[in-house]
This record gives sequence, structure tokens and C-alpha cells, in this order.
Amino acid sequence: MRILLLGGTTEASRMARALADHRLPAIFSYAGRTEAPVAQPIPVRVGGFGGAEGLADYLHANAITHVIDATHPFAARISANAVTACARAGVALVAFERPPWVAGAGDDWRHVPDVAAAAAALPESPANVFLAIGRQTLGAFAALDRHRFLLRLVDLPEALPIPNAEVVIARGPFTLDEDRALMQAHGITHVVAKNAGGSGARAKLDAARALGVPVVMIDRPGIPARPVRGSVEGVMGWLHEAPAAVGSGADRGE
Ligand code: 3Y8
Ligand code: NAP
Repeated sequence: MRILLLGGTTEASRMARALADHRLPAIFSYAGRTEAPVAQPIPVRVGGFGGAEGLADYLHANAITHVIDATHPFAARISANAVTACARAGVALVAFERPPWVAGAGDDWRHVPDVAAAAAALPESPANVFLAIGRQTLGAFAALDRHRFLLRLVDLPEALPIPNAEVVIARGPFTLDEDRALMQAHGITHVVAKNAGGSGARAKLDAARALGVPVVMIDRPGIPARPVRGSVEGVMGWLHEAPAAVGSGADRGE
């Protein structure tokens, strides 16, 4: 058994710890999006593979028998590439996926299908917007110069595509007290978030509820069908069930 763990999330770090504890041969893969990604207890590779083709070649060249896709729900391209590459290479694939966040009592969420719809959902009147969606999709807000934006990024950017923006540099996971204090200090009137799920970025939603601030929630992009597990234990169980070489088709996990 030789495992490729597609990482870059809290879940992937937890998975790496479990694989190391069980002394399973595995390699952790980062895209190379951040300057100093969190260290891992298993060997790490950084950078793209060169599309689905490049990933299939990597699987062959490294005799990978199992792929665990523990990337972020919005990392739709790598996840689609993993489905294609594993089918092509006959390698078993499972996604370690966290359930989406669901609005609770006291939440004022407006669901939108994508980042462009999130920009269109902001009010006509000037707002103070906590834009907690990272750096890669900020362009959708470039024309909205009537608003003030608070951005939270992992690394300091060279340039920003949007006006009136203040930047906070932080990697997360975040806490309720931190996010509530941050939002109060900036007089935030709206939060824009991706439905990442998980615990690492949930705090801003709890802070929004406490402060009575509406949230524009971007729903997840579609990803092709693949076996899914929702916990480290579920993925460990799959590892021992899944044959290394698989045919077509995909089961839906727990
Ligand atoms: C490079 C690895 C850990 C992992 C931390 C999780 C939690 C914080 C939620 C907010 C939202 C955001 C962003 C976010 C979350 C965790 C987790 C998660 C959101 C790191 C990491 C990498 C990345 C890439 C980065 C993106 C950006 C997105 C910031 C490491 C820290 C906003 C997504 O500058 C850039 O190019 C950054 C790009 C993709 C989204 C974007 O489009 O800009 N994540 N995030 C991974 C790689 O190279 O393969 O540096 O250590 C991982 C984490 N990000 O240590 O526990 O959910 O797992 N990351 C979003 O959800 O909206 C922050 O601020 O509230
Ligand atoms: P993406 O749009 O799905 O992928 C774009 C390209 O980046 C992929 O085609 C692939 O390049 C490369 N790539 C992505 N993840 C990779 C990985 N783990 N290992 C090797 N190459 C990878 O991905 P993204 O949204 O930019 O996310 C990049 C990384 O940040 C992922 O590890 C993801 O888990 C993490 N992350 C993303 C978000 C988010 O909001 N998107 C949030 C938290 C963490 P090639 O085509 O060249 O192979």
C-alpha cells in the first residue's frame, strides 16, 4: 500500500497524523499556495501535478495504490482531476469530506451559488464587508467601490484587485472571541463566506450570529461522484476495505 494524501486542510493534517501513527507509507501533497504551509509528520511534496494527466503519471511513477482527497470543498479542480486520474490509473480514491455548515437559530444567511452572485448580493448602500474568502477570487468585488472591505489572507499579497480594503494576515483555525472582536473593531455589517464546513473557519459565523450581522454564504461547487468518508476512522476503515486496483463506479460512504 502506498498512499497519496491530497492536503491543505485541517482534515488533511489530522489524516496525516493517523497515517503516521499507523506507520502507513504515505506522502502529503500541497498545491504550494502559501509561503509556509504547516509541517506534516509524513513526507511532503509541494506544487501542481500538471492536470489530471500529470496526476495519473505521478500515480504510476510512484506506485501509488490509494489516494485520499482531503482537500477543501472549494478545491474543485484538484478533486475532479483526482477522480479522472484515479479512474485512468486504476487507483482507489476516497474523499475525506466535512459536511457543509447549516444555518441555525438566530442566523441570518443568504445562500448564493458562486462568488459572482455573492458580490451581486451585497446591498446598494455602502457596507463594511468581512470578505473571508481568501485571495484567489477577490476580482469579483473589484467594481464595488461603495463598500469598505476587510480581507483575511494567509500571506501578505503584492497587490489587491479591490479598493478600500484592509488586510488581516492570519492562517486559522480561528476562535469566536477573535472573530467577534475583529468584526466589532471594524464595524462589520456583512460577512461573505464560502461554505467550507469544518471547525477551522466556523468562528466568523458564530460571531456574525452574536452580532446580528447577515452572512452571504457561497454554496459549494459541484464535484464528480467518488467514495466519501466523513472522519479519520471512516477513511482508515476504507483503506483496509478498498482493493488497490479498482474498476469503475463509486460507493457513497457514511
Ligand atoms: C495552502 C495550508 C490547519 C489548516 C488551516 C480548514 C481551516 C484555516 C478555512 C477565513 C477563511 C480560506 C483560505 C481557509 C480555511 C483552514 C486551514 C482553511 C479560509 C491553508 C493552507 C493552504 C491554504 C490555501 C488557502 C487559499 C484560500 C483558503 C484562506 C497551510 C492555510 C479563505 C478559504 O493566498 C492564497 O492563495 C490562499 C489560497 C486556497 C482561498 C482562496 O481562494 O484564496 N486556503 N489554506 C494549501 C496548499 O498549498 O495546498 O498554509 O498550512 C489551510 C487552511 N485553510 O493548519 O489547520 O478549513 O481546513 N483558507 C475559505 O474557506 O473561504 C479562511 O479567513 O475565515
Ligand atoms: P483547485 O482550484 O482545486 O486546484 C487548482 C490547481 O492547483 C490544481 O489543478 C492542481 O494543479 C493544484 N492543486 C490544488 N490542490 C493541490 C494539492 N493538494 N496538491 C497538489 N496540487 C494541488 O485548488 P485551490 O482551491 O487553489 O486549493 C489549493 C490548495 O489549498 C488545496 O490543497 C486546498 O485543499 C487548499 N485550500 C483551498 C481552499 C479554497 O478555498 N479553495 C481553502 C482551504 C484550503 P495541477 O492541475 O497542475 O495538478
